[in-house]
Amino acid sequence: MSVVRVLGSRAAGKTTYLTALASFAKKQANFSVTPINDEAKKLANWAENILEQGGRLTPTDAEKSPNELPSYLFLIEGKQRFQKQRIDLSIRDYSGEIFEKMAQDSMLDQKTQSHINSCLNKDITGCLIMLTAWEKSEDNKYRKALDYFTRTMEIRKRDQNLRLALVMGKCERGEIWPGRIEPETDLFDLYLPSTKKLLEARIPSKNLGFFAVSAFGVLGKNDPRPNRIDEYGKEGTHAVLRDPELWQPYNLLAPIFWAGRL
Ligand SMILES: Nc1nc2c(ncn2[C@@H]2O[C@H](COP(=O)(O)OP(=O)(O)O)[C@@H](O)[C@H]2O)c(=O)[nH]1
Ligand SMILES: [Mg+2]
Repeated sequence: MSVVRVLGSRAAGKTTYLTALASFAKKQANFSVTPINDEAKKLANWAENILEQGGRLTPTDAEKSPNELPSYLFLIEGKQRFQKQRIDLSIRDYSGEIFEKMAQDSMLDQKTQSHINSCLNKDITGCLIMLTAWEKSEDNKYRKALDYFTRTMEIRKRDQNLRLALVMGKCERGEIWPGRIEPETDLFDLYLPSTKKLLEARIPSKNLGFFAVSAFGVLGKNDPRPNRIDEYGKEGTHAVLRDPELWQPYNLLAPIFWAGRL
């Protein structure tokens, strides 16, 4: 079983990513993603709601203890670069609050610390760190959070043997869509240099991966406009698919296959 954890800043798109993954099978001929447990099935059923009507899953509850958070079980099968692949995946996403707290200077409360520790248990294969912004101030924030996280990795003796996939989400956005092809240089070196430097200093390069994903994607091969519109509702803006018929999320599986490889 590959056990993967998803961390990242608030509203980075973590839950939407998992939702898109859960219902991905319907849209891709060469891959199947089968929800195994009830939690995963629920997520798959939510997909339409979230992607087409912009409903939001309630944000992951930071008050819950790690064991109370749902783990989604999926069987993913398919071909990647002409090779058959199969992954039994257990994946869980954490509240963005945890990531935000790691970026602050104050001491972490015990609950937050126990969440972080639970991402570093021996059975965890890899972590996806989902990020969304590219401003200088965010680079600082991300660096701080990951400074804390990688120091905890070291304390818990996972700094040499846990894969970290740095994932830039919402990559259908026009400013960064061209950078998706080589995210390491064209997104992370360019926009988040101090975050990247820190990680390179702490984590062996074989355990460090850089990815760009989008739960929404663009309208077509020859039409790079985002397949997304922002709707304004009671709870602020949220993104929904512009044309559900053309839904083609980008690169959802690559970070999972990489971080979950046994
Ligand atoms: N543009 C864009 N927006 C997205 C994408 N994925 C999620 N979002 C939006 O980002 C907001 C936060 O998403 P959510 O999954 O709840 O974030 P979480 O807090 O990290 O779990 C919502 O308004 C989503 O519609 C994406 O791939 N592209
Ligand atoms: Mg969430």
